[in-house]
Amino acid sequence: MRLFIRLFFKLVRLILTPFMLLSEWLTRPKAIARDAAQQLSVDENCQNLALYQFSACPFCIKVRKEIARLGLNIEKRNAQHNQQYRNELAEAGGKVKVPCLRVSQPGQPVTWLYESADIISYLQRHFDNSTVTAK
Ligand SMILES: N[C@@H](CCC(=O)N[C@@H](CS)C(=O)NCC(=O)O)C(=O)O
Repeated sequence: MRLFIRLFFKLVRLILTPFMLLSEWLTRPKAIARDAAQQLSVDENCQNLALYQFSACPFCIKVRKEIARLGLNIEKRNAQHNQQYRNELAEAGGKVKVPCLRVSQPGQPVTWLYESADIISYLQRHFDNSTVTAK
């Protein structure tokens, strides 16, 4: 019975995934404009960040759309299919829950930020201004 339920949800996910990804693509916001120097500085700051995510997770989609709107080049790590990323999330982050933003500022301990709303607010605080660099 448990196997049947698991297969059922797997099938539902399989059917829904392309629609969710298509919808994400169709509704992806346009990136805010920055000049080349500002974007370079933002890109440098984004090298300290990595988003652990699943491709068809609605909370991850919400975060990815905000990343697109803010024009951020943040590495995305698929913790659903990549066992190494999944282990990192479980062992270093503390739980396999996505989205999770790994923040590794030079000279500071690595932090793992869970909760889509908190991740979005972190990104907005640091990057939602075409003239600022990360604080
Ligand atoms: N409140 C969380 C919900 C995140 C969530 O439920 N993510 C699901 C995937 S869509 C997950 O990681 N599930 C695995 C688990 O809870 O163990 C957020 O907004 O980020």
